[in-house]
Amino acid sequence: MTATTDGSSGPVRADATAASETTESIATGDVREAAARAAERSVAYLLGRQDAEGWWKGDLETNVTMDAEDLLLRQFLGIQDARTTEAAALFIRGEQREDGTWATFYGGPGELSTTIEAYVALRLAGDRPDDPHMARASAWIRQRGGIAASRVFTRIWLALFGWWKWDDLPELPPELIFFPKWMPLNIYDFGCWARQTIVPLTVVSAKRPVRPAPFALDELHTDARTPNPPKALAPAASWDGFFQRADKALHLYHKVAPRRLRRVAMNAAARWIIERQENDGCWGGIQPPAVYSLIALHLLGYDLRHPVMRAGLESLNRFAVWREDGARMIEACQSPVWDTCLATIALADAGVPADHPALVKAADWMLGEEIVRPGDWAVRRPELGPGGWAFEFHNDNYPDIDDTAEVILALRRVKHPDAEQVDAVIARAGRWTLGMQSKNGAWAAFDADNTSTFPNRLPFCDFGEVIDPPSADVTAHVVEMLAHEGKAHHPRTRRGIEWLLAEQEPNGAWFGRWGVNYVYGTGSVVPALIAAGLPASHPAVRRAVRWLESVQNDDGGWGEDLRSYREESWIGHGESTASQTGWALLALLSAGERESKAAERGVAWLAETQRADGSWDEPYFTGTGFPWDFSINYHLYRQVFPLTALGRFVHGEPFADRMSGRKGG
Ligand code: R19
Repeated sequence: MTATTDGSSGPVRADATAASETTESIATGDVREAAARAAERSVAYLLGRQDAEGWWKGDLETNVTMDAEDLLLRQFLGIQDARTTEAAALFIRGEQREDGTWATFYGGPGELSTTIEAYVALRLAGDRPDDPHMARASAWIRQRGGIAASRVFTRIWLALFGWWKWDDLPELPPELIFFPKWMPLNIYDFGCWARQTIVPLTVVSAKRPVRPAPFALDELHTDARTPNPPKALAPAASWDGFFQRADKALHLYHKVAPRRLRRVAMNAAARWIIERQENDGCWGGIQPPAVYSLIALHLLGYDLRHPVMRAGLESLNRFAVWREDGARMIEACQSPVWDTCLATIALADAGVPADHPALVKAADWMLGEEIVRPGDWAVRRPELGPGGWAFEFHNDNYPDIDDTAEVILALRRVKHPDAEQVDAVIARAGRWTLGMQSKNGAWAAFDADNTSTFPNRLPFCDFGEVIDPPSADVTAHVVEMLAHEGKAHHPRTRRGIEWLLAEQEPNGAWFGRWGVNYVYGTGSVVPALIAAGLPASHPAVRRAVRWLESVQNDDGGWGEDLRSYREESWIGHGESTASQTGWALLALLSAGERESKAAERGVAWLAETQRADGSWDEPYFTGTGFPWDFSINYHLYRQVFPLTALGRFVHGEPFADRMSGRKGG
């Protein structure tokens, strides 16, 4: 077991080749029995991994920019220590591929910014430019355009050490914090993760700090004599051209900005940041805002021994997973609430009794995580009462709609001794969720009506998503929850259903915003539509079933490569994975396809690829942070989704009794 810093145990890293110790292959007819056995083994595995407090948490694996930026922060603040540096370097080196690059997901192509950050981190750890693995990396970087071609975040990190010029970065004026909430580009027009990142970065970009670099980085420029080549401007009449010129104007403003106004703005930013520090010292439960908040506060004079800084720095250590081999991996964030509700649902589907101590304990823990105070979401919904859950241990300011819907579904699967408390908590959370519906009738992850496209236009925003518009996967989870809460006919639910039906792609699938990709979207939407009373014979459901059958792999499983976010030919296609096979099966089973060949072959694939200990391997990343730009391997996905699917295959659909009689709606 890999010990993590918070004392929990993380999964031992999956090894793609270890599937050899799988169970017997399955003859037709034995599928049901094989499924029951596989589910039983999987239940035992999952029960064995519950924390004593009642939660589950799998490692949240992303990419080495997390580790590199952690080292760069330590260097910037002057708090490096040899053991941490060496363990991080060990991890980063282990992730490098033959061609010298680093990718953002397993099997993915080399990515320039990631490779630059990893390279710089290894140089901080003492690796030399002419070491073969370093030379391979720097040659590849130069060939791809060098530092000048990397994303804004990467160049900000380099500017902190004078490896890039602040003047050659987009401006991000701290006066932004004064924009009222009706004005375009005010901070509440940004998705919460971008908002929490941008506010501290306004301070950093106004201060333009440069710490002495411990070495030069000439080898990462295509031409070391002109490291910052001028960029061509887009036509003045285009949005890009407009924002590029506005950025030039802001560069001039940077030189003449009234000192007092700047100071007041930066102090307002500091207050905004400190008000949002969580009890555990972190910001938003995610690593990037925490890192930039610490830098900003430090630049504003907060000493490293200040309680705010001390708690913040300590919270960073909790993102570290120390592996058996001595390597230290940084998680972008932690997923205990998400993992716990999904595990609870999986176990219940597999037939674990509703009053089983493990489920009661999980429910108790989830009840204790209810968020009872308003957060940033209240800016757009000031009249709405609080209630709901965040994804992480500590993130009270940013509960999300996805977690809230799934936790409600999970709590309903448990027979908790205090039924009254459960009902009251669910009532609050249900009201909050209904109230967070966006104007278009659908639901987003963290905010309502976070749909202005202006933030996307900023030259600063060249990475990931910066707004949080509604998505089919979150909307489906909400609709499923509302249906099970007896609100299938509520006008808001009906609007959600209409929105989902209109979002279906011509091929019959739905886009997956927070999971890869159309298999996730479709696996989320079909069970929701059925729960809401659409008959399995509904044309939208039939089209979805036909699409899933058309992309099933020859081995019986389903897989969809991350490249599907970029290349049409990958849509629905990729190596079979346990989680994606689980998602496809959830759709098929809810659509009444339990007896179908497709479902049986999918279930057989799950049973055949299960390891002897009841777990599955899954080197492929099937979670989405930002389509294409940021991908996640949730280490528990490979356990919970197959188990839910196997359980429903063996025992039937959850709430089937309540759903009967509502058909045809
Ligand atoms: C469903 C539940 N979800 C709705 C929650 C999923 C949480 C995913 C983990 C988020 O971790 C992050 C978040 C943001 C960043 C960034 C970042 C990118 C652009 C800007 Br502007 C600011 C920050 C980088 O890494 C991240 C990781 C599954």
